[in-house]
Amino acid sequence: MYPNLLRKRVALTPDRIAFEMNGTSYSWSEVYKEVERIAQRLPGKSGDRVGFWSKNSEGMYFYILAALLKEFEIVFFNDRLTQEEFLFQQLDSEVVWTVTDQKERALLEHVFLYETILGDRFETLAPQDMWAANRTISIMYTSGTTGRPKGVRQTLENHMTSALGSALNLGILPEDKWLCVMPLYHISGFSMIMRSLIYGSALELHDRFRPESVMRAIQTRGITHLSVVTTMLQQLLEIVENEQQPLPSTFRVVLAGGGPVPVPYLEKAQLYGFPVIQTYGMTETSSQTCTLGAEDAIRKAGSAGRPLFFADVRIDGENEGEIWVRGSHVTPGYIGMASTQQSTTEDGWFKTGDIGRIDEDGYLYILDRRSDLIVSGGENIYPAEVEQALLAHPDVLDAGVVAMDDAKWGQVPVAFVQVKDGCEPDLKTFLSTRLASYKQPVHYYFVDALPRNASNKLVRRELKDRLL
Ligand code: S0N
Ligand code: AMP
Ligand code: MG
Ligand code: MG
Ligand code: MG
Repeated sequence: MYPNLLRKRVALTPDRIAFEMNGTSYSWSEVYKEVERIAQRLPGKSGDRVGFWSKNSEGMYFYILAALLKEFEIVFFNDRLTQEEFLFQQLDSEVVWTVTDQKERALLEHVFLYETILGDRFETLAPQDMWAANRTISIMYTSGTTGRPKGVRQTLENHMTSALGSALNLGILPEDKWLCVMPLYHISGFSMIMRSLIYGSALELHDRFRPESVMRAIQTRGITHLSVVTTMLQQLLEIVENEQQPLPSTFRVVLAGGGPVPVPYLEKAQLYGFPVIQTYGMTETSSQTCTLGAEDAIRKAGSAGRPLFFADVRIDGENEGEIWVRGSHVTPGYIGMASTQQSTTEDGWFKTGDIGRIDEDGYLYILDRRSDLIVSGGENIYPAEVEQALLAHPDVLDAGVVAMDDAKWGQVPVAFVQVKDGCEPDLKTFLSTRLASYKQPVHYYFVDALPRNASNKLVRRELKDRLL
């Protein structure tokens, strides 16, 4: 069992700053008051699954905490999903309602704007003092090798282990203030809400990533911690380089991860005193599994660090191989359709699909991506999902999708397509309603046939070689 995080937090540090957005800040007791007001009016009972399909906002923050207080299981939908993609995840997750910040979305069944879901109902709350460790706190969809996104269950124990492991690595100070520019619908963002509740540290939330706003917050508002993906780091370093202004010494940690973090960026960060450390984590591990210690940032540049206190990592192979992870931060499994799929766990180890090696001092290096995974600006794309969307077009006979290197996003998807003789389908328009825009191929190559091996499996390696 663990304490009711909200009630414990407000009891311990009612007057400390909890939350800040758009220039307004709230103490923990102010946060709790607003959360209570919302929770008293939210429909549903303990254990219900409810959805969030929204960009970061003040409303999103408070409704998330209210949903936690009501003991709902929160299902996070990526704000960039098309309606079609959302409908699949809505069905798969069995959410009773979803809140959104967009009017057009609220036309869908069981989808409501933040304000309208409250209505004029009122219910006296009876919050528990203790919460079960295995209670599902959140569910996040992650792309799957089969082409269908999978809902990952994240329990209270998962989040608690993750937050405590991070704190034991980075340390906690009373003046800590995390800046969240990551989407709350990803674990990179949501884990910051959990850390804030557990540590009692302040959280400044931005509705989206604007590099200039991030730099201003760092320079003027006492930010101590920040999380970024590589494309964000790249844009921030450009400003740091141009401005040549010293950074406040209280600015301690920039966690960089969610995809490869090229060493030249780490070196540039070092040069300008931008305190970046690489981390390796995923949705299935409720964020960080390994993180480099600040004292190792130079000596072990390029490494994602050592496993956090509660995490165990091994390599399935002699020297390099698949990264296996175990510990109380690892998901108990998937929900919905994916719950019946072949297990990704062996002897208690979660098989990540990523390839790495561990050096003689125990530091992890990520060498390669999960089988076919494409990571574009921190968003994951499985080729199978894009290929299936293409194959749904009546003129498409075969399709293969691979990653192409990209200066801004790291990687972007490109498609090789075999179409019926004489057809010239407009695939861009066709996919626009079917796939989030970051999943849509940036180039289409029309080919006579796709390379397939004897067992008819697509040889993506060969397609990749054609891009060179
Ligand atoms: C990089 C971001 C901010 C870019 O979004 P931006 O600039 O706001 O774009 P928009 O104005 O919304 O759209 C403009 C056009 O750009 C396209 N687009 C947007 N994003 C992408 C993208 N990623 N790839 C390709 N195209 C993109 C839009 O579609 C639009 O195009 P058009 O005009 O054609 O419609 C944004 O992408 C972003 O926020 N990325 C980060 C997402 C993220 O958080 N990923 C991490 C997920 N992984 C995890 O959570 C596990 C790891 C983890 O937890 C972690 C990671 C890092 C640090 C710490 C941790 C930790 O463990 O704590
Ligand atoms: P997600 O499923 O969105 O949580 O993304 C997790 C995936 O991002 C991991 O399985 C890796 O493939 C990739 N990833 C995360 N951190 C790193 C890192 N430091 N270096 C390389 N890839 C990473
Ligand atoms: Mg509706
Ligand atoms: Mg994923
Ligand atoms: Mg942009």
